[in-house]
Amino acid sequence: MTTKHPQDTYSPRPDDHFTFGLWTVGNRGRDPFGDAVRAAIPPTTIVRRLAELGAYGVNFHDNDLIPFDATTADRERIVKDFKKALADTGMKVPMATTNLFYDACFKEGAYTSNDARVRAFALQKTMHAMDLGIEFGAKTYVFWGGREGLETNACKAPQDAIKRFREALNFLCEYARDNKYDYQFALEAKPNEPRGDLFLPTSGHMLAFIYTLDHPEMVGLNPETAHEQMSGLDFSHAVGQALEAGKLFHIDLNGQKPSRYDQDLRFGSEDQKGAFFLVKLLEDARWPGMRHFDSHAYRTEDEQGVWDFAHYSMRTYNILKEKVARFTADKEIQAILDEQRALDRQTVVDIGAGLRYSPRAATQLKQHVFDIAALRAQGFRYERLDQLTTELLLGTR
Ligand code: DIG
Ligand code: MN
Ligand code: MN
Repeated sequence: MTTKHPQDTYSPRPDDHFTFGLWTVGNRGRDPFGDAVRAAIPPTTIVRRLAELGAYGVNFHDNDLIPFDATTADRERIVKDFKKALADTGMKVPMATTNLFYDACFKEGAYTSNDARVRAFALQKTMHAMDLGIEFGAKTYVFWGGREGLETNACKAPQDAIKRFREALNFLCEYARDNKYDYQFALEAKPNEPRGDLFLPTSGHMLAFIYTLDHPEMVGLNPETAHEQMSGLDFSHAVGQALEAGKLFHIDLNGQKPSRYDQDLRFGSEDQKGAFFLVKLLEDARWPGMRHFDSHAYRTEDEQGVWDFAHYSMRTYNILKEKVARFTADKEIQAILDEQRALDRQTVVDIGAGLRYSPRAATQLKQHVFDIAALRAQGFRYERLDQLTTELLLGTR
């Protein structure tokens, strides 16, 4: 049974720049305790159905499109058919990535494996996958080190894993430069799963790691909602730090219940307040990147449920975007924020604009007498601010 979605202000449109990985709507519902519940959906069908729903593009791991054991002839046919589906629909491929986690050969990692042959094969596979992404115009290349971890610390020192990961990325940055691929590399962190522990488990770890690379300017982040929340962290803070550092090159949006495995739930289906503040952060910053969903439908769903999942992922983003506009226009909310802005703009000590050091500034600051009692007495009205925000989200404002 096909769900009829009303056309309204929340209906997704291509210029909303919503994208999905082929593996998301193509997820067949397998889990560690159950077999697939849905048939595979061909990539060309995914392109056509997502286009009908108003998406802008699709992304892929190499093997989402070209099977691991495909022949050259297979590859040529698949690429030709996929290009036709993209041309017919106007759908784009903004991002590509490599599957370095599914095949058994990666069971001990890929770039960080103790087996030098696996490390070399992972580099070869990535170069071929980068070539494939370029064929479809991808501008962002994501690295999720799904198996870059361990179960026992006896097997390797963490420094060795970090060094190997750095060597691989430095090599691949040079490969991109040598071939004039204008890729931006986006590193994606995850704290655990499918290994016992993963190296570089949060966006913060990844950000520090980027500055140790030979070409840090080529490399940024692809933070994912569920992955930061699995560490008990606020996702919008990770995204805010990436933005502030000029390193938000891509984003994986989804939903997650606290302290659970990586659920990759529909965006906005959990923690609506967190989703609101994430959308607010991206929209206030006018971030131009793709709104990419790395998530999948519940295992309970048939194929129609998958397309419902895709539609609602985009619809919820647009609903929250409208809530952000209401927050900005809300006079009572803005009145409290105006009080904060006034507190922020006070001239405390006459040391010129911004906190720039000078011997005079240090002297002035050291001599200044603060009214500590007044500082202690200052109230911020955040209970009211948060209640007004909550009521806006609950629809009573
Ligand atoms: C998991 O969250 C990872 C893989 O799905 C993929 O490598 C990456 C792409 O966004 N996210
Ligand atoms: Mn995930
Ligand atoms: Mn992801």
